[in-house]
Amino acid sequence: MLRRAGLSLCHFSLGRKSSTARSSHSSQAKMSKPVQAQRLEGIDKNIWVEFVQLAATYSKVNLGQGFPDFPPPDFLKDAFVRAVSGQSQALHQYTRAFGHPPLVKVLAQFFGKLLGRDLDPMTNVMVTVGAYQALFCCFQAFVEEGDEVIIIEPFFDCYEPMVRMAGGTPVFVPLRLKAPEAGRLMSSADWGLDPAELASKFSERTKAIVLNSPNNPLGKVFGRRELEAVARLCVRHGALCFSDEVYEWLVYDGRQHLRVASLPGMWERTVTIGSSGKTFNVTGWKVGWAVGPDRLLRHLRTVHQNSVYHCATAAQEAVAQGFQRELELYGKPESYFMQLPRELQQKRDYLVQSLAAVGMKPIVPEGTYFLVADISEFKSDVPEDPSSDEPYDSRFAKWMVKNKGLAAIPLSTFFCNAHKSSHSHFLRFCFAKEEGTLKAANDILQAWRREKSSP
Ligand code: IK2
Repeated sequence: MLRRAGLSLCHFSLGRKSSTARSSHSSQAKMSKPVQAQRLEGIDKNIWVEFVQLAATYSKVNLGQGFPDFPPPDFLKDAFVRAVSGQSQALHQYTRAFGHPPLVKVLAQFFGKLLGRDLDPMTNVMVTVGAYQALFCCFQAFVEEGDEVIIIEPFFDCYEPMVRMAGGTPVFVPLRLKAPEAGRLMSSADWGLDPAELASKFSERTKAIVLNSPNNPLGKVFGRRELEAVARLCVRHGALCFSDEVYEWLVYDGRQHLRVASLPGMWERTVTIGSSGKTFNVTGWKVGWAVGPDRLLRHLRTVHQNSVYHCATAAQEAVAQGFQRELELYGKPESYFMQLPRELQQKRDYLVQSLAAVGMKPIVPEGTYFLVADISEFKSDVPEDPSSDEPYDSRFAKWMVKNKGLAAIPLSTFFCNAHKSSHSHFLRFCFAKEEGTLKAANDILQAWRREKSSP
């Protein structure tokens, strides 16, 4: 496009020699300047753009991107309908930039209760366009050139480009797999931080660590000892903690989600991030939040007011009503936050059985609605290709959706470039799906297995 614009400029100025030379020289100089800002270099690819398109084109059963295919709770849908069809014209217009007052008030009450401290709705809570924007605000507000940000691998993929876009350097520390005893299925609890390795990543350049518990993609729920180790290091090195807790309600087998901000010395240095998309199964509404001390949140507000400024009012109103209900039912069996994990645990167990039965070894997740499975036994379907730069699991996932109609996400997505190839024989499946969808996935897997075992 630019080249064409440049050519037509040269053509137009034929016959005016000196000015032609000047203008063609300057247009070449202009063309040789990169168009995009340097901070975008190397972060132009996005797995979701590619795999969502592949799933839309080829999948019969989509267990790829993390969203439920069942409806959100009626009380939330009804609240949204009331918000858009009621008498109040105000709900169709802008609301307070940093969060619709009813929503920040109820979030302050709710999280105040969970964290055991009084929260000021106006200064300790900010509403964002999904958890994604809360993360973006954190990196933009606190990270600058020369700063390092520790990211625990595997990680939700946007952390790395967001750190880089802010000018920081990501420093990766892996969750390491302890082989389970023979005969037992792998569990996300088998993946852990090595305390010495974690400590070795902190230095005077460390600005922050990103914590994600329950973790996407493994489903690991960090235990108290691990969180205390992170907290001690943050306090010792004066580092911040961005705690992405979007799957906070999705924990199974009686496990407890612990909030790092509740540990000694951590409230002052932690921004806790949540998402109504994951909390109430409304990923399309894109209502998220950040909770933390004013000394940190005031800087998030600066980024927010100079970028998106405001989030959709009616969706915030409905989420506020959803939280109001949950506040009243807190700890009771009717609470949606109690019901949802019970339903999801059954779905998890179904998919675990289904994958294990065909030889895709599942890693049983303690939380989230994702399940990672080992595809090594299926390698004969998609031979290794030493000449390809693409991680094996990515080639496998593409082959699977095109040939079997089943969409999943390659685990290498959740590793930095240097470590992708060492984790490229796993796929991530989303099990927040209707029974019929999971059954259809099971049928595909069983038919595939039968095909493989027939001579
Ligand atoms: N943080 C984590 C850990 C997330 O998983 C997500 C949403 N991810 O869903 C896509 C997928 O993994 O398939 C977010 C943040 C973003 O949340 P929100 O949708 O509220 O912006």
